[in-house]
Amino acid sequence: MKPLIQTVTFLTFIIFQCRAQSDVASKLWYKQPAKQWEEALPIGNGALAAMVFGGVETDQIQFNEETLWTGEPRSYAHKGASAHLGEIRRLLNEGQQKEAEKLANEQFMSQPMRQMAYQAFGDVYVDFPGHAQHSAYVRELDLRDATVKSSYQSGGVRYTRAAFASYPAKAIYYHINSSQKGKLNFAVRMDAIHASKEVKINGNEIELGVRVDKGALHGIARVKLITDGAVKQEAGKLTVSNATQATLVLAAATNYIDYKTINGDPAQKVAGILQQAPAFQTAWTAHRADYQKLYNRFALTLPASNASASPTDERLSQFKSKPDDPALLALYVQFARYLLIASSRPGTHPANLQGKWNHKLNPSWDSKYTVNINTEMNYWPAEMTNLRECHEPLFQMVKDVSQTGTEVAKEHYNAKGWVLHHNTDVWRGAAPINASNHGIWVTGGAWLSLHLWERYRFTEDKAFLQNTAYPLMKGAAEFFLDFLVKDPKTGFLISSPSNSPENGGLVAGPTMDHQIIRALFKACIESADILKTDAAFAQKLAETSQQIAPNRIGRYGQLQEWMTDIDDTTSHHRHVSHLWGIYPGEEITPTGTPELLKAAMQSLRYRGDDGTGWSLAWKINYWARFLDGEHAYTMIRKLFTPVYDAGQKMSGGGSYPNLFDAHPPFQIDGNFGGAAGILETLVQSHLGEINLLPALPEALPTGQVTGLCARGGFEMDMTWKNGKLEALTIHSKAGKPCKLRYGNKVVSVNTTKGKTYRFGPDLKVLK
Ligand code: FUC
Repeated sequence: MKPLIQTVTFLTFIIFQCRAQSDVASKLWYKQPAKQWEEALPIGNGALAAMVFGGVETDQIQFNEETLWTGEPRSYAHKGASAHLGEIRRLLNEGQQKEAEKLANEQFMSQPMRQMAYQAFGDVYVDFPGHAQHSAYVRELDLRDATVKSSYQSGGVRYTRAAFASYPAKAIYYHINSSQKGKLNFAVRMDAIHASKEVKINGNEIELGVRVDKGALHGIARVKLITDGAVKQEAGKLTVSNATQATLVLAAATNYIDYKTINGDPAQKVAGILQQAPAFQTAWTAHRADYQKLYNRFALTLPASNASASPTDERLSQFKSKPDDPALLALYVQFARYLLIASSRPGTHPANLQGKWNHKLNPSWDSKYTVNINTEMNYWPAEMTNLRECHEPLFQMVKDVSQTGTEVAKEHYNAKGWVLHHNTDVWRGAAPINASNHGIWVTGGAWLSLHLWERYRFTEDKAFLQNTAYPLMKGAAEFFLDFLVKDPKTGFLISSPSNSPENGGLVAGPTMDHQIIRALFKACIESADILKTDAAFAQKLAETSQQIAPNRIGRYGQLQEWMTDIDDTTSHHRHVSHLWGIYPGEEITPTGTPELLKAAMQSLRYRGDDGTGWSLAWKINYWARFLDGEHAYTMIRKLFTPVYDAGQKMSGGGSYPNLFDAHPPFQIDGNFGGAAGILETLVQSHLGEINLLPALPEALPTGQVTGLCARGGFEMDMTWKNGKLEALTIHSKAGKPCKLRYGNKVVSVNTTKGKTYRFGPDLKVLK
């Protein structure tokens, strides 16, 4: 080899090695196109979402616009339902559960009984005739620039495509490039699975119009083609010949404005977006700048191994038998952050059961908002991983349901305040849906309100507490002051009727409700104190809280799920609702309530280690809060189980080749909850102190995290090595005192707003 060639080869090798090191935690990549939807790679700007398949002869971009749902504005409240509340309660008190459920099904449920479904919008297909023969194919999603790329060689030409969804441009871009001049020949077409659809070609634009089957919404999507080649209109498609590059810009909109208003003009909106759409390079630069503002705030580095260099689907398969790829956990956490940025941005709706990615008209659970666990899970990593803006769409939804839920509180319970049951949709339904045995669950609004409290705890933003959080939390609490009822058997105040999410039917007094209500009351009491307001109301909450049925330990040493000691120790039910007080709640703790903690662990052991995706993710968080890193890691391994392993479809939870969480089918909550759980093993900040490496699994002896947020208004960087803390930096955003815990060592530091503090391995402040 000549010296120059040797040097170049060596440099290329070095560059590849360096790149590979950083790639392992920030790139999903594959050696083949996606064969099915769960292999395609997601992009999104909050409002628009797409799955890019990376096909060679035909590429498919399946896309969504977040407001295309079935249904129309309506109240779901059941007028006069409250007349039956007393009788339902009486039946439950007398042990007549079936009769209570029957009466509730007939007289107490949402009208209509079901909520509406999120809809696929359409597909863009790009055909590359003659490319069947190809080589050197590679496909990737780079989390650092939020771009999906695919490239391959065909007929001596290298073809490269890049797709991204831009938040500033409100559009999806798809760019194609050929390495040789004039060698790009392709066709673009659009289609949809809706029965009512229309495709029109107008100049260099294709328009797809769709109308939902059941409901009042319709949408327009338009692709604008910009190319240096020759463009021809053919039946239903645009054909491009002899181009070197081309850009497709996709915009979509519906007539939905908000949950009460649907007189939007999608054609006008789409035309406006396309008119202002910048050219590809300009749009890409702006997209990266916008995205990286959020993404780059946080990093997690965990060691790579040989296995880490493999394509993502192979990494997943290898992890199952030989989990020596810690960097895969870092990739999983960053992928969750990517998904949150792509599905939940200010001004958009919150991430639903599938984020915003849905290719069906009848998706599982309508791809709506199930709030008895799933929607909350989506936002578990938001504050901690420094993505507070992405939390905002959830707050807007809470505002909406506090309005619709005020009517439901009145009509169903004759109560003040507002209530949300176990689901909501784009119309912000708040009444109990589906069936009384799981639909009548009253603490959805209370749990969601606590997300606003968490925002305050992470940021110490008093204006937010005063103007946004507290009024919503207060309304949620007011409902329970009216709703809680005395249990004739014990004399405690209980939540009735309700259920322990999806387990055991309609009951009086599920443990989870009481934990959530106590947490809500506590948050309101503290808020009133901080804001120097509502002293009498706070006093009332404190008194009421004392009277709510406490957690109890049952005959098997378990934490009771209900008022009566009827837990089935053989049940492996996916919900473990009565442990809410451990995570995301915090009333059961290792030092504060050791007996209850022991009982909770016993309950979790009875439930077993298997589960659907989100259930596995929740269990990671539980074991982390139990300070058992090894068990948390066992659960992480389960969550990382490939769903398609050697072509074998599995029945439990796990991960698809594109790292989407499997319920199955795909449900995004496990991605978010799993990421939160991994971080919960590294840092916990819920007990008035920052606990460092509280549940570090042995498999993660070395690592670094930067930009992680902790309650109290702190942002921190931490390095650990050989299982021990090495360095810590704390930035104080609010000037609150900072209490640190590392094992048995506790250190308290007074901080100044805006100042950064460095600590050594012994927690001594470094100058
Ligand atoms: C809850 C869970 C189900 C599913 C659904 C969307 O009701 O019990 O498993 O995740 O939400």
